[in-house]
Amino acid sequence: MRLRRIDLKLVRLPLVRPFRTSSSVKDHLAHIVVRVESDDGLVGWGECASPSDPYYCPETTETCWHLLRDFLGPLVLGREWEAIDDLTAFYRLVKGNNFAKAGLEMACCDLLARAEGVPLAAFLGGVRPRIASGVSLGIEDDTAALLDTIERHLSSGYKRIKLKIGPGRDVEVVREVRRAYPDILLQVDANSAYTLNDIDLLRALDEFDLLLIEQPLAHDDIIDHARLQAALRTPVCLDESIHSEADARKALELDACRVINIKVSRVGGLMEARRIHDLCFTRGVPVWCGGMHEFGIGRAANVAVCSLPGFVFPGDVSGSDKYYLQDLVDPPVLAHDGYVTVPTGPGLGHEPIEDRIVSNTRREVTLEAGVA
Ligand code: OSB
Ligand code: MG
Repeated sequence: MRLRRIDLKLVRLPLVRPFRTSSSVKDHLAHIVVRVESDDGLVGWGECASPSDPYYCPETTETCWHLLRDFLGPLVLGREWEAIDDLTAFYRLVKGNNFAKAGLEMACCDLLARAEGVPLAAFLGGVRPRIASGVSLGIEDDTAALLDTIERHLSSGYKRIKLKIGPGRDVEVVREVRRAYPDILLQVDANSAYTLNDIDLLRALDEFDLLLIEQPLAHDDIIDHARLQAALRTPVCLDESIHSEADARKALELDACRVINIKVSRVGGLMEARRIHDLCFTRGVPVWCGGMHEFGIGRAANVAVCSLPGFVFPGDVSGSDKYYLQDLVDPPVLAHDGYVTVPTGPGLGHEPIEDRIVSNTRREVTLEAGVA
């Protein structure tokens, strides 16, 4: 395989409602859609779902654009490769920048899966025909409004609720949600809003029988998380701290977490996501698939990842209608009664709608092999 052309498109879509975490509020999102084309005219699609600001991780949309246009694209264009690991080897000197890498790698996985005529899920080794879907709910100041939102998602069939928490909106909010819904699968995500000084507060969550508490401490820590895990009954789940299979291995060796949130973007692509899955699967550690409010392209890739056998908890892979009025792919990625069907067509199994991509594109650049 050889790539002759890469198109980067900055696509902006409005959100159905604003999303708030412990660090930001958003009412629209812009992601980089990556289209790759091979010498023989085959096409693959990927999505770089970086936040626009550096509050979740150090990358931003603009750093991804820079890396893709000035480094990753030029490093892979026109070079011969067979497997995805050969392709990623071309940019192995590029440190970090995993969201940027993931967008390009996803497009190449889609390309290769289409070339082989297999669904992306099968290409990765997926086994499930459908995946259980959970929702991630932003922080709301008003608990009654939050309970309404939860009710709406449970009645449409979603299998698990994740609540964003932060100082001032934590133990008492969870207490009220648990009182209203004693039996649901419930978990919380702090996005690094606490420190070890908050151990007593975090221990107070133990009484609510949560599936897990996600990333309570610093985004780059695993040592303090190990100290925290030793003090909690609730399993700690790492999100921000895990960028690779090596990080996952170290976190598990330290008992810094007992569950891992695997995000394709954060770990630099589908192959690394699978490696982390395989490590955890071998060790009997449950994993689940996190999201970055993906448009349909990245969302379809998440669905494929969730079909791997070790993804035992429902993921943050809801229907795209939770976030967007219109998806970028046909058919749209949707949940029915809390399940998303794993598509059986080649590659992502959802066709990007080129007109819709064009009409929402704010900026684009084309890179071609042999053109400086
Ligand atoms: O921490 O999981 C997170 C979105 C942006 C940044 C960080 C996170 C999230 C989500 C979104 O929780 C989940 C989704 O895509 O539905
Ligand atoms: Mg998280």
